[in-house]
Amino acid sequence: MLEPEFEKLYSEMEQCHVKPLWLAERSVNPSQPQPKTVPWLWKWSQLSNFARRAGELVTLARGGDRRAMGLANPGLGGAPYATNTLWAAVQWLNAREVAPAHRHTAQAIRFMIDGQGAYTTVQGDKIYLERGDFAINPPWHWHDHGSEGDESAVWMDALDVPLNNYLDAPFFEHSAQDVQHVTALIDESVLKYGIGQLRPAWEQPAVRYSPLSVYKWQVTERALNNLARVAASPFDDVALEYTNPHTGRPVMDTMTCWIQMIRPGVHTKAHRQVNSAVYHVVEGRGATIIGGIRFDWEQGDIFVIPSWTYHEHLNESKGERAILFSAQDTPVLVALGKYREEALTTSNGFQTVKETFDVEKALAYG
Ligand code: 1HN
Repeated sequence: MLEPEFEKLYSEMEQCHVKPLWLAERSVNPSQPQPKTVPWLWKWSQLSNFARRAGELVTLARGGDRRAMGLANPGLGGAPYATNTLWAAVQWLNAREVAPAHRHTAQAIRFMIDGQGAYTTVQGDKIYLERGDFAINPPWHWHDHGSEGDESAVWMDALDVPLNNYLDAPFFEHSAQDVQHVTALIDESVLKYGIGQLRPAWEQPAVRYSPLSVYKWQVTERALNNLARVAASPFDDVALEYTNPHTGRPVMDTMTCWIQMIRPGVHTKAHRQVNSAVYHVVEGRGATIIGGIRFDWEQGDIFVIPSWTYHEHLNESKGERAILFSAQDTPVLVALGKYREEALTTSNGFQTVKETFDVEKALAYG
């Protein structure tokens, strides 16, 4: 029972929208991160089915602009966000379709999943995307996509939309022209910057975003195979970060991307970081134990790892490699001095599996 003076003070404070810290919930100052983002996995069998049907039913009319199907993390109260900071989607283009030009301050990356003849033009620079290619779309750069072949195309998008919106920083603009005038030669950035240790001598490096618009799969795969011959991380196995060739730093300010190979028979140790990540299974099958829940995955699946949640990867196959692509918000945490990481020290660094994720059961429990 509060004494009348206290009661009076608190009720007057409340009327004036003042909240004393000593009465605030523990949530104002938790002792460690309490992510609302939950570990989750979307099956490719479902995503690809939705994408194909959306391709038949939904036109890419102006206003719609993109046939992108966002992954809505069930922990985020119905927001169309994969994690607290990242928007992730599967985007589908029918053959000979155009997704008209627009620009926004959210920064985007694309990872090509399937299809021939699809392109994205980013600020006049037209890039054809083949399976495994990784492309960047820096903020406020005009971009339109299209498909010139007889095939549909499908890729994964990741954007910093939730972060951008949280910061009250979103701007968006449609272009008067659906399709941009192409001002660079095809693959010009690959020809100029694609051998990262060598750069055009007469140009001063522009360091904010990677000058390389697309990281071709052939090069990425060669780098993975090379690294696998000599070194691996106990937590991530054969893991590579895509970098700005001028700085060795992440390709953009708010997102970094990785490609990693989990070799047959490898079971990595668990660690956790102050960041969140969206993973896409490029090839193979395996499992990731996230916060004590085992998520089995196969080619095409997409899963998320929330902040400060232990995770470890397994490839139980006898001879098949597994390849994971991921987009992570790490550069934001690092830039703001908030990044931490920690290895699990109990049970020899492995988590105890409490349950196996079953999407049907998880959906039923909502
Ligand atoms: C966007 O511009 C694209 O250009 C995809 O492909 C997804 C999600 C939110 C806001 C803008 C694209 C997007 C997006």
